[in-house]
Amino acid sequence: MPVIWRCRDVALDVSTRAQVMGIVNVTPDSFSDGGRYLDPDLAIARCHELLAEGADILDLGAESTRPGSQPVPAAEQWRRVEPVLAALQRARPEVVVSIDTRSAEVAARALAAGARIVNDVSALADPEMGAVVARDGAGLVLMHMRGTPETMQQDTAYADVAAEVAGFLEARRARARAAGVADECIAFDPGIGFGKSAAGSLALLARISELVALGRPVLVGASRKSFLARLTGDADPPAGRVPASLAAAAIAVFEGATVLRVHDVAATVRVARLAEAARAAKRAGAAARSLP
Ligand code: HH2
Repeated sequence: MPVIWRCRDVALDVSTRAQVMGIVNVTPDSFSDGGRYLDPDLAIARCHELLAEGADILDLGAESTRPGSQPVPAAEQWRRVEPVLAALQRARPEVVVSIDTRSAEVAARALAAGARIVNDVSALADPEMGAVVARDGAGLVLMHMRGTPETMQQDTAYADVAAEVAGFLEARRARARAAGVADECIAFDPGIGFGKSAAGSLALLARISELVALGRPVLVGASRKSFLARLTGDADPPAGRVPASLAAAAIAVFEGATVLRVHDVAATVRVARLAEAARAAKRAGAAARSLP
C-alpha cells in the first residue's frame, strides 16, 4: 500500500523513495551549523546548494532546540527566517519547504509565505498550532520529546522507550485530528536525542519499525547528534560524525523510515537509495517465501 504524506498541494509518496530533508538553521547557536547561515544571503545560498545535492525538502529553523537551549521569541524567529523563505519562494516556488518551529505564530506566517510543512518538535504544545496547520492542509511532523529542550536531559530513563514514544505520538495524533488535521498530513518522529540517553536513541533507531507500524511516515533526525559520538568515540566537532550519521540513516531506512532530516544531503541521498533497495529486496524475498 502506498503511504502518502500530504503537504498542502503536494502529495509525497514516501513508500518507495525516502525523502531527504536538508537542514538550514538560520540561528547563531545550533549545535552543528550555528552561526554559519544567520546571514540571509548565506542561508539562501545553502538552500540552493542542498537542492543541487538532491534534497527533496528543506527544513528552515530559526530556534536551536539543542539540550539546554532557551526559547526564541516568535518575532525574532520570523525576523531570521522571513528573508530566506521569501527568496526561496521567488526563485523556486515548487520546492517543499518545512518550517521548524514550536510557535503557531511563526508557523502561520511561514505557511502564508509558502511553506508546506510544519515541523513541530513540541508536537502541538502551542494550543493554536493544530488549527493553523489544519487551515492550510499543511504537512505536520509530530516529534516525541520529554519536557522542553531546556529540561529534557534531566530524566532520560524509560521502562520501554519505543512503547512510550509510540503511545505519546498516538496521543498527539489524536490531538492533531481533533484540531482538524487530516491523518494523511501527519508524520511521526521519535525525537532522537530529545530527552534520551545514547542507549535510548540507539534503541529507537533499531526499533523504528514499531513506529512505522502506526501507519504514518516516520522521519528520523539522527544527523551529527552527540549519541553517535558516544557510541563511536568520535571527538568533536559534529562534522566528524558524518560517517556515523550515514550509518544511522541506512539503519533507519532499512527499518522503514521514509524521511531523513540531515545536514549532509548528497551522501545521504545515496545511502537512502541503497537502503530502500535493500528493504524492498528483503520484502520481496519474504513475499516469495510466503507464496503457496
Ligand atoms: N532535531 C533538531 C531540530 N529539529 N526536528 C525533527 N523533526 N527531528 C529532529 O530530530 C530534530 C528537529 C536538532 O538538530 P539541529 O537543527 O541540527 O540543531 P539545533 O536544534 O541546535 O538547531
